[in-house]
This record gives sequence, C-alpha cells and structure tokens, in this order.
Amino acid sequence: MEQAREHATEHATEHGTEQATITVTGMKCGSCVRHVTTALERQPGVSAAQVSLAAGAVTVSYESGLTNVAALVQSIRSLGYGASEE
Ligand SMILES: [Cu+2]
Repeated sequence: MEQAREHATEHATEHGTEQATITVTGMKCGSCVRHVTTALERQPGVSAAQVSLAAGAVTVSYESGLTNVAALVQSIRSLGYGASEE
C-alpha cells in the first residue's frame, strides 16, 4: 500500500489529483476521526484525508487513475460509518 501511495504521489501530475468531499455520519469522537482518516489514507491513490468531526465530512485528495469516490465511500462504510458523496 505504501508503495502504491508513493507511486501515486510521483505521478500525480501525470494522471491528475482530484479532491472530493464525502459526508460521514456516526463519528462521535477523535478516535472515530482517526479510524476514518487512517482507512482512507491506506487506500491506493489517496494522498491526504482531512476529517472534520464538527462538519461530519471528510475532504479526500486522491489520484483519479487509482481510485474513485465510490471506493472511498465504501471504505468508510466498511468501518461502520455512514458515508455519501456531497
Ligand atoms: Cu469515536
């Protein structure tokens, strides 16, 4: 996974880095924020995930050639939180 992320970062200009905001429900504390952040940052192609507990949303920077919003939403749902694209 780490290699995939480095690769994604290297070629970000080649393929294009995109940003998406995903609404997340069910996060209650800083531990939830860390769970969601870590899960997203482990996804291939994701360079950054910024979770806002107050807003109930996460802004994800990802490489469009390696992942997509549906996969990111699914990775959050697999943790047990609600997620939908804004
Ligand atoms: Cu929590």
